[in-house]
Amino acid sequence: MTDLYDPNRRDPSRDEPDGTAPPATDNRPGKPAGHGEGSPRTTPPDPAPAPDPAHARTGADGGVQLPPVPDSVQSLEPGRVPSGGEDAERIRIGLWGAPRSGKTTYLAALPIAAMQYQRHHEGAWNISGMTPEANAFLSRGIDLLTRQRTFPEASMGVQDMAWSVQGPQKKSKWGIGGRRPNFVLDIQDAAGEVFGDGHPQQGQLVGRLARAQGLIYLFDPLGDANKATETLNFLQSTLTQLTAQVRNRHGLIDGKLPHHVSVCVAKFDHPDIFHPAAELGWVKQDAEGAALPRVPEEQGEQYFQWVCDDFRGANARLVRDALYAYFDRRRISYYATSAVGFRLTPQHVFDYNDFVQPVEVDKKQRLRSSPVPINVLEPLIDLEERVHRDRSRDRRANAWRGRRQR
Ligand SMILES: Nc1nc2c(ncn2[C@@H]2O[C@H](COP(=O)(O)OP(=O)(O)OP(=O)(O)O)[C@@H](O)[C@H]2O)c(=O)[nH]1
Ligand SMILES: [Mg+2]
Repeated sequence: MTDLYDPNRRDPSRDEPDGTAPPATDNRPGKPAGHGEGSPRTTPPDPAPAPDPAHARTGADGGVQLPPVPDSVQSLEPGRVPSGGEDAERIRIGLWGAPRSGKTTYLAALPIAAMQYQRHHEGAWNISGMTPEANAFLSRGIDLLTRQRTFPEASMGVQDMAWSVQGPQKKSKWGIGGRRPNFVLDIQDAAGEVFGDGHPQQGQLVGRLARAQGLIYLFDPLGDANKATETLNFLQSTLTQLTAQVRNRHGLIDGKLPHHVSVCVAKFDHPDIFHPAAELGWVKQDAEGAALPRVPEEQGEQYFQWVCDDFRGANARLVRDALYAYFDRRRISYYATSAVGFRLTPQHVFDYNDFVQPVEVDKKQRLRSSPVPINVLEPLIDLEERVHRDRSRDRRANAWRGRRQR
């Protein structure tokens, strides 16, 4: 994977101790991989000691003999490139959305959503970084949202990450067998501006979306008419370039992009969208637990339609039209997503009279209660499932063709 110029990249050794600076990433081929989760740990290299003139001896040839340099890495076993496990598939998911649509907050909320999954479902999901940088991103996101209770800073440039993701055993359609999702997720966090026309990194970033099998598109339903126009421009610009790149490599299927797409209508917790949505009957509350409000899965598409047709106005309608024009509609699914969830009472229950989660304190937005993300992990799980299904079908088709040719 080629690396992009990141204007925010700094020498990590010079980062502030508060950990707010984004970690430098270098995923260029040829760079030795850091140790990922599950790979043998190695002791960090001791800096080679500077030759101490008092201990330097003079050799027979008159040259200076230095004391032997100790082997700097004392590993018990030779380190292996992190792979997520032998049976792990590699899945590329592109994360995409206009500036400030909530991409970084979504990524920061993913490990939290994974940890909370077992509250409402059987089994657990686990996400861990494949490199020290990817792990640092995960830990920083959790720390920001849960301890500091605040949002990430606006992103700069592009940061590539590889995460290892494992899920609970899924039952097959017939109730026997089934599989346990285990995949390496290649994903990137890019500043929204990079998706815009004329940005020097746009071509490379779109190249990554072109190689991805799935896309998560964050659609921000809030903001004024200018914001709506900006959202549409960024979408159009990315879609035109993406289509050109995929067409050049003969990857279009029936004239459409081949990707599976999860459209996440973001910031569902925000009163400006939540109040009208609840009043119009889009929202159902969980019968148990924290009584969280959600838009039922099967109504995701209609909810998106409502946001485009009635809530957001003409430009949003064009967003919908563009998505339908460029992607196969059967490959798109829709979610009402909130990365930070609703403010919950001390008893950990949703309260319609007091649910607003972010409040401004000292000119900074703060979360009032620990986040319980809504529809953050689900779009990812769903994409993986669909990509896995496609691959299994292709494998079966190839095997069938192979048998017929023999
Ligand atoms: N209410 C609410 N606001 C959110 C949520 N997620 C993001 N926001 C708001 O949106 C702002 C932008 O979020 P980011 O995650 O930085 O957005 P981004 O798409 O990564 O932005 P760029 O990196 O600048 O393109 C945050 O500062 C919050 O004000 C959410 O789940 N709920
Ligand atoms: Mg960002």
